[in-house]
Amino acid sequence: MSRKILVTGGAGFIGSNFIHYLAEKHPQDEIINLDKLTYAGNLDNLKGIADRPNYRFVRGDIADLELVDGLFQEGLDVAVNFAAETHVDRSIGDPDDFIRTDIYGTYTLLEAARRHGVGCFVQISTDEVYGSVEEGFSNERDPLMPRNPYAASKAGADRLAYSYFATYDLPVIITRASNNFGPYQYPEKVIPLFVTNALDSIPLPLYGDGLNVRDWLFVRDHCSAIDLLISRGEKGETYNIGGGNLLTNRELTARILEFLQLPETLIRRVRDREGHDRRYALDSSKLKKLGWEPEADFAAELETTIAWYRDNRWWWEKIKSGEFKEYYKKQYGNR
Ligand code: NAD
Ligand code: TDX
Repeated sequence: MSRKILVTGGAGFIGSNFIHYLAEKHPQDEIINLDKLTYAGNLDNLKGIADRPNYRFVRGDIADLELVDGLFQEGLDVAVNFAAETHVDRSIGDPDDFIRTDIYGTYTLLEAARRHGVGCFVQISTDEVYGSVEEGFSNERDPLMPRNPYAASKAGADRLAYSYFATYDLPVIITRASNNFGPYQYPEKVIPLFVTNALDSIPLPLYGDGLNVRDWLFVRDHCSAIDLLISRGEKGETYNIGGGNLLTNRELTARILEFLQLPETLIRRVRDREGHDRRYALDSSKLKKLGWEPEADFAAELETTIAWYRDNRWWWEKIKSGEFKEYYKKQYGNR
């Protein structure tokens, strides 16, 4: 059966991986990719997709109601909202776009969905909405305690999406994934930043004591979870998607350097992120009950990911010599 699927933010890291995943698993699906192409959006992420007859790219803003309304009016089976401002450090410097895109943009999509109907609306949320979890594992009923403007804007969108289920019976599913890694991740995020810096012998700016813990999820496993939830998830429910690979940033950095056979002297300890969440950890048993398991072997996929950046300089050199340069100077210049 062919479905008509709107993917927002499909030129970003996870959205583009999801489109590749759909093209492979469900080649008959019709995909509309709505993306504003902010600094993080990159059509290079969609090589091999653009020429598909059942793929359409629309450059535009999820907060543009007229545009979004027109897309939902076409009649959609599924909408998956990845579009967001996503980098915590940028949200600390300037939260404005986070409020506009992550909250208001989600509202706009939900409104258009309410007017025209949709088979399933997936709101991509994040583990950051739980805040810092010093011990144990967050489950979907835990309180939301977001601690930075990015996390707070995502928490707003997360609960707004739920309110459209509770109030208007819109068929919404909310997902909260842990830290993703894989190809096509903008090099402001820690893994691609550290790998590409290391490859160019630029120091790796490790925040604070480097003992903050993240739960790493291979992006393809995130995609398979979303795919499963579209067909088997219960509407109105929220699902954690955790990789189950908890690592301190120090351990992660050591693995990157070890794989590249580079010395730990490349690590530079720098001033900590403001309000830096100490630890995220997800209990994903609710999703696992539906039959999902992460397939990736963490050590192996971390290596394939590092190797991907090593072998695809064409992809990240362009980025690092553009907008990124100014950002890097501002962000790391006086740390
Ligand atoms: P990304 O920053 O790589 O991509 C975001 C995409 O959204 C870009 O293509 C950008 O151009 C687009 N976009 C931004 N504002 C827009 C707007 N107003 N209208 C239309 N498009 C717009 O982000 P990512 O890491 O791929 O994250 C995707 C989603 O997954 C986000 O909602 C994020 O909160 C969530 N998430 C990410 C992670 C992670 O580890 N990266 C973990 C959990 C959840
Ligand atoms: O230069 C750095 N040095 C450093 O030590 C950067 C960029 C990060 N870090 C640390 C901070 C975090 O403890 O690495 C860890 C990971 O940082 P990020 O890659 O910025 O990710 P994080 O802040 O954990 O948020 C990510 O996961 C949840 C995504 O960016 C979010 O979009 C997602 O919702």
